[in-house]
Order: sequence, then structure tokens, then C-alpha cells
Amino acid sequence: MMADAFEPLKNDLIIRAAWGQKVERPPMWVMRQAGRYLPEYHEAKGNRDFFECCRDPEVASTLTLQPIERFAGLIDAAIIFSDILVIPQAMGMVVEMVDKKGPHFPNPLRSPDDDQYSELLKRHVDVAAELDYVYKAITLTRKKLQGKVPLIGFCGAPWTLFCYMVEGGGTKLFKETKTWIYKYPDESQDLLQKISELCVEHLALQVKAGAQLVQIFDSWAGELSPPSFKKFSEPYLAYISENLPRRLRELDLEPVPMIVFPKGAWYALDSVCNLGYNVVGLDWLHDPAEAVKTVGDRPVVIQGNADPGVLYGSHESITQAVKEMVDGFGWAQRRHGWIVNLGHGITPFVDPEDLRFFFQEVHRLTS
Ligand code: 1CP
Repeated sequence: MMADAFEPLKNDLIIRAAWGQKVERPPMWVMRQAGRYLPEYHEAKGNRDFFECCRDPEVASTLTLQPIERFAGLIDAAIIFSDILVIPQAMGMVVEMVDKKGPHFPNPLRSPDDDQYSELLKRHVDVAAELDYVYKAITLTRKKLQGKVPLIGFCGAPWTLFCYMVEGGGTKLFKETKTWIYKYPDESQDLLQKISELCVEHLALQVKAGAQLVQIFDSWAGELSPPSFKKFSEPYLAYISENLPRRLRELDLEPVPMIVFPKGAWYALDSVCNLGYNVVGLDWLHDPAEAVKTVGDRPVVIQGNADPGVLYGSHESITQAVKEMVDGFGWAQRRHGWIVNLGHGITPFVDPEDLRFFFQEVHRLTS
């Protein structure tokens, strides 16, 4: 099925907002909105392995739609159920998802002298074949959405994927990552470039399959110092924003809005606004009014940024957090330039009904 054969959108608010247009209310979605905090997620997933769910288009589309169904009328985008680590898998690395612990690479990239490193750099990756299941899931999800809301495709930023590939999983210390960039900067950059090329192809093929916006998650950007962010993250984010539109043209596809989320790199907001992304995601350490000032009159939309932890609080504290965002982003005066989200993914154990209250408060205070 071709992407243009889908039902027309009934709600295109997030697309208009992402292109910088004035809108009737700020669109809203939440990072990790499909997942562990939803009882229906556990029910649908059953005993299946996490990546098995990603690889089964029927299951992946069901999980993608769960928050759209539960929060119908409140939420303005779906994000495809998948993971950033499908790119290292496509490159030939083994990644397992360990229950309650997160991703684990049995065989991480420990040094540029390993054969694994030169093989990874040399090997041609047939992204279309390796990640065909993601594209099938996207096309099926678009069909099932029937134009209710747009579908977001995504990938990990090269820097964040690099961290996982060399650490072998989550980490607090970043010992292996820092060893790589400070001992082997050239080899690190060669690998980052290779990953960037695969990101462009994966995003383009997601758009071909039906994704209507894309987000690049740089979840570990904040582990870099400002000069190392300039060297090991920013050039690769720029590579993606320059080359995705080019690749879409080659495939005869229209451009889509591009969102970048450089978590923790608050010092880099000014320069990230010049990278060619339509939307920049902010974590909750940013002050909204300061961020609006930093963006200035550049055509960049901001996404964010309530502390996900506020959803563990009282309804009064949720109302307060929404008010602070609405005032901070100057919604009443500006009426453009803002997509509502949390400052990072929703966390486990949040009561989904408290998220509903958050959504309702945004509607109440912005319309
Ligand atoms: O609604 C959605 O957003 C679902 C799709 C989605 C997305 C966008 C998933 C499903 N993962 C992601 C992105 C992702 N994956 C990121 C970037 C966003 C972020 O910073 O949170 C990262 C860092 C990962 C890697 C990953 N996958 C982690 C983080 C581990 C760590 O190092 O802190 C974890 C726990 C996963 C597993 C995962 N991915 C997605 C879900 C629902 C789960 C939980 C699986 C389960 O336990 O059932």
C-alpha cells in the first residue's frame, strides 16, 4: 500500500504546528506514551519478548494505538512502537531486552582493534530488508489509525546509539564511551558517520511507509561537555537534517517535519536551533521563557517540557506544572511555536488517569 492511499487526516494540528503555523491550541503527545505504565500494554504483550513485539506488525500497531484509544480526543499524535536499538541490530549486533533492566548487548564494541569494529564499518547494511518489519508496522498502523492523528517515526541519534553500542547497555559512568571518544576520536567519528547514514535511510523508509513526522532521540546528549557535543553529536544531527530531505526527494516523497530531542544539552539550545530541525524538544531542566528567548525569531518550534515526575504528584501539582508551561511558553500571546510534551518519557508506575488529568488541564488552560 502506498503512503498516499491512506485516509486523509482528521486532526493535522501537530503537523501545522511543527511547520510553525499559528494553531487553535497547542498539539500534544507524550514520549513513551505506549508502554509499561499502561495495563493494556502488559495484557497485549503477554509473555512475548520486547523485540518480538516490535517485529510483529500486528502487535506493534496494537500497542501504538493503545494510548490513542484510551486518550481519544486529548492526544494529537501516535508514535510507532519500536526502539532506537533496531539500528544496531540491523548492523548485525545482538541486542536483548532484559525484563525490568533494559537493553543488553552480549557483545559490545570494546575497541577499534576488534575485528567487529572494522567489519561494522565495512559491511553494507540493507536497511530496507533488515528493518522491513518496522515499515510494515507503520503502514498497518496508518491504516488502523484511519486518519485520526498523524504517526511519528523515529530513530536514536548517532551519539546515543554509539553509547549503547560501546557500553552494551544503560550506564551511569559512561566509562567505555568516554574511553572511545577521548582515546580513539577518529575511529569514534568514523562509526558515528556510519550510524548517521543508516539513520537517514531508516527515517526515509519510515516516511515512505507512512510516517508523517520524525523524531531523533539524543537521550545521552547531556553526557557530553559543550566542546565534545560539538564534535561527537552535533555534526551527525546536522548530517541527518541535511540528508533526510535530500533522500526523501530522491524517493519522490514530500518533506516531513523533523524533531530533535537533545536531552540534557541545555547549553547547546542556541546552536541546536541552527541545525535545520523544525522542532527542538526540551527536557524539564529548561526554563520555558528562557528557551523562547533563546529561539528568538528563528523558525523553530519548541516541544516539551513538564517534569515527568509531576505525574507522581497531586492533581494540584499537575495543574501548577501545566500553568507554568503555558505561561512560560507564552501561549496566550504567541499561539504558535509550541508542542506540548513531557521533558522525557513517561515513567513506569504513573497512573494513566493522572496523565489524562494532565492532558485535560492542558486543554482547559490553552483553549
Ligand atoms: O510510545 C513510545 O514511545 C513507544 C516507542 C518507543 C520509543 C520511542 C520505545 C518502546 N522506545 C523508544 C525510544 C528509546 N528506546 C529511547 C529514547 C527515548 C528515551 O530516552 O526514553 C531509548 C534510550 C531507548 C532504549 C531503551 N529501550 C530503554 C532505555 C534503557 C536505558 O538505558 O535507560 C528501555 C528500557 C527500552 C525498552 C523499551 N522500549 C520501548 C518500551 C515500551 C520499552 C520497555 C519494554 C518493557 O519493559 O516492556
